[in-house]
Amino acid sequence: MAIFKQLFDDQGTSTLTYILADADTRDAIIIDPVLEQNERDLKVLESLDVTLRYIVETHVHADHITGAPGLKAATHAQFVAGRGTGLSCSDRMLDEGDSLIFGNEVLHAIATPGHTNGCMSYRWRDRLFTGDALLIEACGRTDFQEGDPGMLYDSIQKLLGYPDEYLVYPGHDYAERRVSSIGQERLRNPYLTGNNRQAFIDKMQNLDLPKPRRIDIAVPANQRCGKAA
Ligand SMILES: N[C@@H](CCC(=O)N[C@@H](CS)C(=O)NCC(=O)O)C(=O)O
Ligand SMILES: [Fe+2]
Repeated sequence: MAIFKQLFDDQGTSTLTYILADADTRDAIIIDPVLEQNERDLKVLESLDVTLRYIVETHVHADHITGAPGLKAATHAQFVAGRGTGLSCSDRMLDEGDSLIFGNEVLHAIATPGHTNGCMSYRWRDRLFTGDALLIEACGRTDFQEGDPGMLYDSIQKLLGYPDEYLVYPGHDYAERRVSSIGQERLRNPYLTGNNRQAFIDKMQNLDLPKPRRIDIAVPANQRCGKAA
């Protein structure tokens, strides 16, 4: 038996945060918590009656500061990120193929660089937590933080190699969607359909998006695992 909870930050970042737990042992992990939602997350953990073991980041976020320090202080959970983030402040760095055990449950690390160098997706059972590598009918931008559209294309192809039935839980959604599947993204994702690698690169290089509002504060803070300077 397992516990699964999806939470949404409605305070401006549209971040999706996930809590996964083993229903027998009550060991839990949280993926991509947001600083301003510390109180909410602690309440949810308490109401689920679970013990937080790991705080897992999909990448060094540009749009929000991680909620890790507050959760760590309250629960003594460990901070975990992909090795490509270079976060020496983390308690544990995962490489491609590594797994994180919580109770009888396993989270598998899948390196999906491109939005940032250190982007890691995770698989738990038949669910993929894709961070900003693969969003619902979109994907993470590649115009800051070592973004590389060719690398992102290859990472997305890697994710699309999972079975069609596997569910896609992204790091954000800006249009009130909450879940997709590998099959649905292959059929409907407008960044991918009809685009070969070069066409995808051209599209990503011409998105012309405004810079995230909090990038100058968020990136340095997240490079310290959310700790104050
Ligand atoms: N309006 C948001 C923009 C956030 C943003 O740029 N998000 C990144 C993920 S960190 C992205 O890849 N967005 C894809 C998109 O907007 O299509 C802000 O200011 O924070
Ligand atoms: Fe991001």
